[in-house]
Amino acid sequence: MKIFKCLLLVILMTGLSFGTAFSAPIPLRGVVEGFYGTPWTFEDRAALMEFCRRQNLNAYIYAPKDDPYHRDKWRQPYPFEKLHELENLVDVAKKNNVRFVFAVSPGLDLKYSGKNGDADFKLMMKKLDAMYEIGVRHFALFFDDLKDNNGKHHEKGKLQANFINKVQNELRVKHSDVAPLIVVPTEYYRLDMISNRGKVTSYTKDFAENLDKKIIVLYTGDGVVCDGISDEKFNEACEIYSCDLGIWWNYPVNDYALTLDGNRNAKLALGAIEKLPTKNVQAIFFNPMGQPILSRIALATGAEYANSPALYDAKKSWNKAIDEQFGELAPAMKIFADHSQHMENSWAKVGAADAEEFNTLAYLAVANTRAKKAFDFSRLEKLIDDMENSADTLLENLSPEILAECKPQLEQFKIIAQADRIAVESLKSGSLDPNLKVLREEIKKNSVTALVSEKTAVKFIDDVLAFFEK
Ligand code: LOG
Repeated sequence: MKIFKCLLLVILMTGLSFGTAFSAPIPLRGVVEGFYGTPWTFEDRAALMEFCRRQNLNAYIYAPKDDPYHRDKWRQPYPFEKLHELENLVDVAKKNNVRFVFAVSPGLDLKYSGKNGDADFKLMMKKLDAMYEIGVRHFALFFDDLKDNNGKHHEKGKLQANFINKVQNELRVKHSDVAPLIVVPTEYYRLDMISNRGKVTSYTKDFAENLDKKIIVLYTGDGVVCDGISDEKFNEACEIYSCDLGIWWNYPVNDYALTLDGNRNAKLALGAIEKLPTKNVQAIFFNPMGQPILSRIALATGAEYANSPALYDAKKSWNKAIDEQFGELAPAMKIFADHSQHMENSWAKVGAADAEEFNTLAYLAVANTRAKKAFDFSRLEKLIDDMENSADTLLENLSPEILAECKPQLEQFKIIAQADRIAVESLKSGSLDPNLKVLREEIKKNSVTALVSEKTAVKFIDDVLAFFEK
């Protein structure tokens, strides 16, 4: 009996430790404020730090592309007030157990050798030392998005790696409490690291071979904004670097031009983080939207993923995030968010499809009408009523701060629902209601600032118009 009990205990304990190891959190997990466009405010960031603590995210990278002192004018020190603001932020981060990572993107014009090279190295150390003084202990150097392929030409990989190593050594010699650097190379997505002939490019080879192994390298997946990273693809990327990589994940970021006139932030990415590796990721940073509060839906799901990658359930986590963040308004928010999660353009694709049930029913409605078959429209009509009601509920009841992030999109959503209803009525009656065209024009006009459900609820309008104009 005793032996049996012991055996049971051993089995239980191995099971337990295996279980925890299996779902162990990603060691470094958080948010990279790394988007183009108006940077977040101090208040936005302070609120994020508290959010990170609640969600068990432990790091924030400060890297706003449009902070001139981060990139364009990286050599210049922060003016006093800016530095003071950052100092306060570092304090807030500390209070919330969040590592504050300060990043510089010097690649646009950094000099690597000769007198100018020495001068730039000194300026970089001065910049980082000033941040050390205000309490920063984590640093990052980013070399993404360099104009004219500045980063890729001959020997750049080796030069950048040596520069980074030198910064790392100098920091660690001076201060025993500085963490290993985090970097983003110029070739930061897997397909860019591979030449046409399927070999690793000379830039990436040089960069990877020369970089100090303690340094954490972030990459974005097979593409810049891509439809997930499987375990297999992640391993392939890690093989290039002969070590486990970290991930810079471009969701829910919405800075890439999504409208015809290049407007940023027009579509809200309100879906869940999904399709990421289940093991061996050593760091993950989610790049958020210009809209800080609404970014929290995806970020909360990202936190659940990062805390338990192998057990993560995107849909469950998404429902939980919206319930927690929107309380009574959660049902309405889910309907709106369901229509606003997929991000796609010529080079980017990420996020679950918008409103799948709607999409299937809308397709069947047109297909059956075309085939002169009977179709029960009632469920589709119910979904459309829900869309309009949820837009009204949210427009009336969301806080002013949240409305400031999504009013044009909610108004657009409402018009789309009205047009969808007219589309259904047209199909049912067999004749096109001319109001459908009027509303379609209005939706098009508004698309300059607000995109919602383009490939689902808007597509349905187009499909119905095409049906009658055949
Ligand atoms: C930038 C990033 C930007 C994102 C989405 C990385 C490493 N860099 O194409 O600042 O927010 O794409 O537009 C990027 O992703 N480059």
